[in-house]
Amino acid sequence: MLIQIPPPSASRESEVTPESVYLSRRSLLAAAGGLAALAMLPAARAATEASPYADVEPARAPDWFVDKLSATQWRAVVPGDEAVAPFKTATRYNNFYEFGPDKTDPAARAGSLVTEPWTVTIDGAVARPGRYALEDLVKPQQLEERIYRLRCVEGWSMVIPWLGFSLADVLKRAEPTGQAKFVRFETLVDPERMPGQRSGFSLLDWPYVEGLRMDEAMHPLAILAVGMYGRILPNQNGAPLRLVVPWKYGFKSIKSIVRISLVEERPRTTWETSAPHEYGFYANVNPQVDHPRWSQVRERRLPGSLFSPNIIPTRMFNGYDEVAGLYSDLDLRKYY
Ligand SMILES: Nc1nc2c(c(=O)[nH]1)N[C@H]1C(S)=C(S)[C@@H](COP(=O)(O)O)O[C@H]1N2
Ligand SMILES: [Mo]
Repeated sequence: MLIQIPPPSASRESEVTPESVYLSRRSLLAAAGGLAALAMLPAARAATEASPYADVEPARAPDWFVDKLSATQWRAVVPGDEAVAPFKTATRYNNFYEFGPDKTDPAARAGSLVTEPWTVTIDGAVARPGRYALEDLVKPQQLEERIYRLRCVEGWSMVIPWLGFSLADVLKRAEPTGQAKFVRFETLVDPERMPGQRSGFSLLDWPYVEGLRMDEAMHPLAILAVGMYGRILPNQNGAPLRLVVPWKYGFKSIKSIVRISLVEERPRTTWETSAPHEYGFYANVNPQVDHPRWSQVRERRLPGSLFSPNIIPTRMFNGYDEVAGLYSDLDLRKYY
C-alpha cells in the first residue's frame, strides 16, 4: 500500500538530486532489465547496484533488504531544492549516546553492534502482540525513499535520504485497542557492545526511550527506517531499525529499536527525564520557543565550511506544515 504525500515543499527529482547521482541513476534505469539478474548476485554487490547513490561505498546487506531494495519507490518525498548531505557527513557526525557523547564516537565505536539477528517486540494495548524477527516485520512493507530534513535540538541540521516504511501500517497490523493513547519505543541495551551504557559519567538512563502520541505516530510522515542513501542503515545511524519523525527535534528519532509498546499513559522519555525544563515530550521544531540555553531561530545546515557556516532560518515544524492540525488545541509554548 502506497501513501503519496505531496508536501507543500515538494519539488521535482532533478532539483534535489546531485547531477552525478541523477545521471548514474538514469543509466541504471536504462539497464533496468539487469535488476532481475541482480537477485542472483551476492548480497553486497546487488545492494550497491540497485542504489542511485553511486558515491556511497558498498555495504553487505541481508537478503531481505536486497529483495526489498529492487522494489523501492525512490524519492517518494523530497524537501524542495535543498541539497542532500554527503554520505560522509551523515555517517560521521552523529548523536548516539550509547556509543559516547561526542559526534565522532558513534562512527568510531558502533561497528561492534550486532544487528543480525534482530528481534522487535510489539506489545501493550494491542490485540495482536508479538515478537518479530526484523525481516518478518519488514516483509509486508514496501520500502520508500523519504528525503527529510533532520533538525537537532542543538541547532544543526542535515537533509538525509531515508529508506523506510509507514509506522502507522506496522501499528495497525498489531490492532491497537481503545487503551492505546501513546506509543513507547525502546533502544537495545547491550553494555558489552555499547560503551556509553557502561560509562558512569553518562547523563542518560538506559534504555533510551522515546514516545509519540497515537495520532502523531499514525501521521504518514512518521516512518521506521532500515536504510539510507540507497543502502542498509549504518550502525551509527541506528541500525537495523530507527524511527524518523522529521517535524520534531532529532532526539525523538530513536535508534536501534527493540520494543514498541502501545500504552495508555504518556511515556517518560529519556531526554525529558534527564532535563525536563530543556527537553519536552513533544519537541516539535519551533523557532518561536527557545531552548533555555540557546535560540532556536536559526540552524547550521551541514555540511558548512570555514568560509560559509551555512546559517539558515529554522522553520515551524521543520517545514512540514502538514502536521500543524495535530496541534491546533495545544499551547506549543507550554508543551514544548
Ligand atoms: N538510541 C538513541 N537514539 C537516538 C540518539 C541517542 O543518543 N540514542 N540521539 C538522537 C539525536 S539527539 C539525534 S539528533 C539523532 C541523530 O541521528 P543521526 O545520527 O542519524 O543523524 O538521533 C537520535 N536518536
Ligand atoms: Mo539531537
